[in-house]
Amino acid sequence: MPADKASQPDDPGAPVGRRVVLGLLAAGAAGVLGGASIQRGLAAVLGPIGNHDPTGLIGLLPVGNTFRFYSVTRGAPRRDESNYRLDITGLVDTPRSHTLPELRALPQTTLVRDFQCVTGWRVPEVHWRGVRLADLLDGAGVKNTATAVRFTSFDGTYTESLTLDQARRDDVIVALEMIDGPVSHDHGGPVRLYVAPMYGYKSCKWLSGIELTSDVVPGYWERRGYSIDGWVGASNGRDDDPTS
Ligand SMILES: Nc1nc2c(c(=O)[nH]1)N[C@H]1C(S)=C(S)[C@@H](COP(=O)(O)O)O[C@H]1N2
Ligand SMILES: [Mo]
Repeated sequence: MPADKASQPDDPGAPVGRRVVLGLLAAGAAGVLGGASIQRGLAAVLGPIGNHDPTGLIGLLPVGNTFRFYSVTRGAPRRDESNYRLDITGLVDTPRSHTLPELRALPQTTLVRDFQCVTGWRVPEVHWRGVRLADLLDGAGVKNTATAVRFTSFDGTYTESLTLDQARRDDVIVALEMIDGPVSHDHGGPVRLYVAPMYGYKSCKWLSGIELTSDVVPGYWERRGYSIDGWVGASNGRDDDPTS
């Protein structure tokens, strides 16, 4: 592994090329077919586990946490109380910029729900806690010309979208906690989106922007072929359990 990458694990990177992305998708499919042993082999081939591997694409997180680390960039810069902001902009009455303490002071919702990546891995009954997206939208006042929400990440590259109706669901939260404590940096902390009824690609990590738009603006993976409506079991043809 090049030393410069090893010593700068948090640098945001340029988006990876399409060839690598396709390789990753193939790797995900292999994981579905071949089970955990192939997933472990894959992680070994791709490099160090748990943080940022040389590709910046995939790893396995520590024992007891069966999430895989996914990032289309080489990670993101670290943000904390001192510099984190969540901006709510676009078609709103009052644009907002929330600090971490402000988000923590708002009413919190707990969800215990599965996390399902469209490539086939699933983490059952994950504890999530945070602010309902609907509450944040109400706080800014959504103009009646808005029909959709666009999410941006401080990794500088990833984006996601929801319709306004989807965004207002009770099971869509701006998560401050995940698993057993604050959302870790690798999982998209300090704040990530969690869209419980949809595939993992909807749950934008390192969330920094919520923009109200007049139409759906397809997100990073949606421009690369994933369904804009990412309902688990009802799209992308990879899963058949609509209840999870
Ligand atoms: N900023 C950002 N958010 C992202 C992604 C990403 O590459 N960058 N990957 C998505 C996908 S496809 C999945 S399955 C989950 C993975 O979350 P995890 O890395 O916490 O396991 O994050 C989603 N959110
Ligand atoms: Mo995913």
